[in-house]
Amino acid sequence: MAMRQPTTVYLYELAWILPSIAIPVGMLVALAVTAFGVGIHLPGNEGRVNPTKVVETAPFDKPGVVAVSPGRYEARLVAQIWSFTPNEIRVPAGSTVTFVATSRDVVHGLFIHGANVNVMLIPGQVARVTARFDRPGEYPFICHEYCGIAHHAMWGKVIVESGR
Ligand SMILES: [Cu+2]
Repeated sequence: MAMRQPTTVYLYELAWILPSIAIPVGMLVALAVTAFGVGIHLPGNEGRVNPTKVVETAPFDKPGVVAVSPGRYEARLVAQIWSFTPNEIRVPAGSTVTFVATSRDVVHGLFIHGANVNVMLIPGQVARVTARFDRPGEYPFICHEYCGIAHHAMWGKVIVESGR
């Protein structure tokens, strides 16, 4: 009879020990799945440019939209205080657009309203993010990292045109 007391305490402790093991194990599994399964990685060396030579460095020496394959485009964007080059991107509806962007000066951001694009633009680091535009219309984009006195004026738009 005297032996029952410790058993209840151990079971109560076990109820906390098991989740405290299961939670970190679950996080490691999620980390492994996103890294090796989904392929989400930290930006590597290949995504770097010299921030003082952005305008001379490909592909940022020719900012704009290029067709990569049917229905696929690459939009090369340069952010600087306080504008985007270019500030207007035109693609046909149904396009998949990869935004390749960087900053020439300070930290900026690229947020496209109505699209799944929300990325920081760090000087010297190339950001690469892909979105699909099915519905025709205008998708405004803004700088969403405060970058100085005219930060609020730093915007542009993706124009998705109907009919190819
Ligand atoms: Cu900004």
